[in-house]
Amino acid sequence: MRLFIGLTPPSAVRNAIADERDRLHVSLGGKPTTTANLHLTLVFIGEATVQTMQRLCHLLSRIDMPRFDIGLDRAGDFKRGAIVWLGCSAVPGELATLAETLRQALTDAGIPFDALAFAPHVTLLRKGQPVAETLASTIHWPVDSLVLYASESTPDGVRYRPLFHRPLK
Ligand code: 2AM
Repeated sequence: MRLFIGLTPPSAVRNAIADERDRLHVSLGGKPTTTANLHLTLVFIGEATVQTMQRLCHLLSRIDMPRFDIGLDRAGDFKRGAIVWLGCSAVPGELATLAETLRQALTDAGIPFDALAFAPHVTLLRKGQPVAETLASTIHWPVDSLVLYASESTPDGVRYRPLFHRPLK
């Protein structure tokens, strides 16, 4: 299975992100992320065995971090529009610390992951146009849990299935 650890927006936040996705889709084109799949990746692990999945659940259950808020306030892109995303103009310290804590825990456990620099974003569109804009209003996202996801291919496209939730304090 293909695994990653991420954040799931609460439904009101998910709907606000979906509204921005729909607005940007009109001007930028591309293939929209389905509303159910909207998320923020903290660490991408990739192909893993059931045993590694179980170790990840155990590892997550021992992560002891506080809740925090993310303010999504800008739209941008990677690779000239290949990925169009929402992100934050200033990454909250707690978010960076959380990603770093997870990476350190995985390193200590000997579980390999994609070590690319952490660039927190919610993917809205793929194969769109470049964009750089500040949102008219910031989307406030209260983060209260971590999620271990499986990325699965289905006849209807990719689906990110939550496997395990770890509440924050
Ligand atoms: P993306 O949204 O920018 O494509 C599941 O694939 C999630 O993990 C996606 O959010 C994807 O980011 C992210 N991810 C991070 N590193 C990845 C990698 N090396 N391969 C595939 N997905 C990756």
